[in-house]
Amino acid sequence: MKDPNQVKDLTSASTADLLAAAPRPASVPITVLCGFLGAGKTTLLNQLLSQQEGQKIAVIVNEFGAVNIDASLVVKTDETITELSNGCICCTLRGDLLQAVDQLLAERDLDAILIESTGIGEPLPIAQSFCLSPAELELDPSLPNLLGRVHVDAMITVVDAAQFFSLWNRPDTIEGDEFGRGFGELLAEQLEFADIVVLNKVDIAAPSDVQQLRELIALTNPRAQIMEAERGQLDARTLLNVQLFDQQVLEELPAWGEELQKEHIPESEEFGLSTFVYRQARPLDVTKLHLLLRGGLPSNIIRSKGWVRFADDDLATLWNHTGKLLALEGTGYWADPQQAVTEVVFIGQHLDDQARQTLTQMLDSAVA
Ligand SMILES: Nc1nc2c(ncn2[C@@H]2O[C@H](COP(=O)(O)OP(=O)(O)OP(=O)(O)O)[C@@H](O)[C@H]2O)c(=O)[nH]1
Ligand SMILES: [Mg+2]
Ligand SMILES: [Zn+2]
Repeated sequence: MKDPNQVKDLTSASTADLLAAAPRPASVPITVLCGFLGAGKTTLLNQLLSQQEGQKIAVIVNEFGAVNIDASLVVKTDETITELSNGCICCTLRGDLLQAVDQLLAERDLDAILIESTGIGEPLPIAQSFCLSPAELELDPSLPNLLGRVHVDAMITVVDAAQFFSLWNRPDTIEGDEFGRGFGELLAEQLEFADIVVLNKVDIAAPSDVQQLRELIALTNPRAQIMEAERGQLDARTLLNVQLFDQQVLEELPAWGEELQKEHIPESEEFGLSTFVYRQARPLDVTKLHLLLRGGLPSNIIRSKGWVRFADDDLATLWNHTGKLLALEGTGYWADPQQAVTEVVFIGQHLDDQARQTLTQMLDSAVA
C-alpha cells in the first residue's frame, strides 16, 4: 500500500527538490601528468596503475608525434587507453581532449581519469580545459561541456632531476624572443602550475641539483608538494585522490587571465620542435647499432623512442633516449616476428629534410 504522506510530499516538492533527490553521477577526478620530454611520466603512470587494483580508471596518453609509443608502454590492465597523437592537448588537440573525456564518461562508470601530457604541454591550459566551458575557452561551442562532470584532482609535474639544469641552461632560444628565452621558459611553467612536483631520477641526479631544484620550486611555486622518486616509485595514495588542485588560487594568478587572452602559440612552433619517424623493415645488427650510438645522437635530437628489431633474436627492443641518456632494453617477444619492424620516433629542433636524411643514413648503416 502506498504511503499517502509520501505522495503528498512529492506532489508538493519543487522541481529543484526533485532534481536534488535524483541520483546524480559524481564528478570524476582527473589527474594530469606533465613534465618535459623523457622526464618519466609514463614510468610514473605505470607505477600508479599497478597500485589501482579494482579501480575503474581510464587513461589518456598524448604524444606529440604521429606514432603513439607510450600507448604501447602503458601496462596492460583492464584500463581503457585513449591515444591522442600528432599534437598537444594543451593547444592543438584541446578539442580532441574534451571529446575524448566526454566519450569516456559516456562509455563507462569511472573512478578516475589519468592523463599523460606530451613533454611540451603546459599545465595551466590543460587545467583550464576542465574548469571552463568550451565557449569560455574560445573553442567551438558545440564541443562537449565537461563542467560538473569532471574535476582536476591534481596537476603533477614530473622532473628529470638529473638533466633539468642542462636543459634549463641550453643555449637554444625561442626564435625572435626579445629576451633570448629558451626551454627554461617551458620548464618554469611546468613547475609553476603544478600541485605536486615529482623530482624523478634521483638515482642518477647530483644531490646538488636536487637541492637546487627544491630551492627553485620553493621560490616559484611554494604551494607545490615536492616528492623525490626513482623510476616513479611512489605510494599512489600520495598522488591520486588528494584534492590538491585549487581553481580559486590559480584564478587569482595573473597567468590565468593572460592565458585566456593571449593567442596560444603551440610549443612545437615556439621551440621549433618537430618529429620524424624512422622505419626499417630489415632487421638491425646489434653490434653495428651499439657502435654507432657510442658517438651519441645529434644534439638537436632531444628525445627519441621506439622499437628496434634485431637480426639475431626475436626480442622487441625498446629504444628510449632522453638528452644524454640512451637505453636499449629487450622488453619481450614480438607478437609476430614476421611483421616486426624498427620504428623510432625522433623529437628535436631543426628536423629539416637534411637532418632527416642524416638520421636515416645513420640508422640504415646499422642494417644487418
Ligand atoms: N635512471 C633512471 N631512469 C629513469 C627513471 N625514470 C624513468 N627513467 C627512464 O627515462 C626514460 C624516459 O622515461 P618515460 O617514463 O618514458 O618518460 P616520459 O616523461 O613518459 O617521456 P615522454 O612521454 O616521451 O615525454 C626511460 O628510459 C625510463 O626508463 C629514474 O628514476 N631513473
Ligand atoms: Mg611518456
Ligand atoms: Zn601545447
